[in-house]
Amino acid sequence: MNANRHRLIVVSNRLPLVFHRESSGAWRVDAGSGGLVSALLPVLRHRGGTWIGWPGTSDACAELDPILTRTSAQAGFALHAVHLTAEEVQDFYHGFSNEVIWPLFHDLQPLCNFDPKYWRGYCGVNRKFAQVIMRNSNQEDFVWVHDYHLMNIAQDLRHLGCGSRIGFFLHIPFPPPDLFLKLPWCRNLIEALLEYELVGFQTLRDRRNFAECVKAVLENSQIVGRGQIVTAFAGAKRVRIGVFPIGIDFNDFLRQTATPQVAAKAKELHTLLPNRRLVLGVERLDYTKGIPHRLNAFENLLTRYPDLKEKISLIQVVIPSRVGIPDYDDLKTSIEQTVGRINGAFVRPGGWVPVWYVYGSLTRIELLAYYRAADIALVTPLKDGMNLVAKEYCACSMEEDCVLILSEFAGAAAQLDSGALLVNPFDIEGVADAIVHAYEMDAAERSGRMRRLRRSIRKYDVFWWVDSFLSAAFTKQLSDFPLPADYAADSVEDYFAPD
Ligand code: GDG
Repeated sequence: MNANRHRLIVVSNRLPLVFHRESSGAWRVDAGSGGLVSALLPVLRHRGGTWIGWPGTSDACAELDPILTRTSAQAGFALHAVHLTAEEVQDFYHGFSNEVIWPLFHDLQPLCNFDPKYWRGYCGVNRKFAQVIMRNSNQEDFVWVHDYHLMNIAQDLRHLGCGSRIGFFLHIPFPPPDLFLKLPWCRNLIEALLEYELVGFQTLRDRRNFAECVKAVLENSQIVGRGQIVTAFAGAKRVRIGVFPIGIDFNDFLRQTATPQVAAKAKELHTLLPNRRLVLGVERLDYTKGIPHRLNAFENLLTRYPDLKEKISLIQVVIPSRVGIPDYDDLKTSIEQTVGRINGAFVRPGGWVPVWYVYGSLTRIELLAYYRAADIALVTPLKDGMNLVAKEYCACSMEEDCVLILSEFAGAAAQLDSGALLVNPFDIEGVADAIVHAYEMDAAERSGRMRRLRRSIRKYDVFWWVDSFLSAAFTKQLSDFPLPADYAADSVEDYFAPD
């Protein structure tokens, strides 16, 4: 069956737009940001379809629908809103999604708040999404649900009589059973996920964890097969589970980064921070991204390698995220105190500043200028589903003379291990040593590594990711879309050998 014949219905928590109320009372609509939007916007622009999600505000819902209709006409694909009340947002989004699933799935169980009302909110909002999907789709469509906010949707759609094919992709990691089984609703979630026809993960590690959780939670379940797609059998259910490492729109990054505006902005940065190597960290404010550990590693570098003072600066860009949530506000304060401590200890008055700290959203041009200006990228999340920043940085390294330092706990590490310097982000001295390694690396090694990285990122781009997922949803064989050869194949074949 040809996947292109079916209309694509993308469903995610947020629509790819941000609504702001201006002082005049009118609404302003901006493009959204974040990993999922970066990945899916080019796809829907390219092939058309429908995007269903929450508009991100509980305010004046009725006013937003006509704006969405107008925006749809410009965007080239349809947009439909799922309107949520403030209480639903609290329990479903801030509560279950971000105080339970997000920390648990990133191995941070002590940060979880297993409040039963959050679970009720999650179930209610997933049902609401399912109703909106029912109103805006037909049996021929392919419904592609994204991420941890919406794991129940296939189950809800089946209850409503939906006969469409439904797939699910998890953008964040899936935890091992010793963590997952702590979730009071672990059985509900496994049963709900097994209502999809295809469930996709970023890495073999995540799929292996999921398979172990299925077997731990459901008696008489079995995982059979080998390679990119395996099959879970549980009672009458038969669900395919696959690995689809997400990519970026490589050519678009390359095209945009080659523009004079980006070159001018990058030059501006070098003028502001002259005669030194620039190390870049850029991510959303989030405790999974390892920003405090990275700052400590940079401080360790300046202490243990004093010769590098004045020869290197860290640019740390922190993008506001989940503003107003106490854990995130505390993290921001702690980051800013650490930056203050390092700069206070090492700054040369009137001259070199060790850490150049920026808190705020960036335009695309600004982001690309930081990528282009940086000699070394320090991408050191404590745990990450994939991490697109690592791939974007390499795509923008047009001269192929930069170095990527990457956490071994980012999903991207499985694909990029042959070119990046892999580090354990908890190992402060190890990260400091990796920065020195990158600083001292000769031009030939830098370009050899970066060429390997860019070749893989270009080949396995976001369109490869979509095509491989949709092909898996519509065909049994995936021979046209083999996994990247440099994608660690670990022991999956042994693990999935039929019992
Ligand atoms: C989740 C998973 C997985 C961010 N701020 C700005 C901005 N961005 C763009 C970046 C990049 C994206 O947001 C961030 O993607 P990441 O992958 O690094 O992280 P998450 O947001 O946590 O994404 C992650 C991803 O989903 C996709 O599956 O890789 O593991 O956690 O594309 O460029 N872009 C602009 N201004 C900003 O201020 N222009």
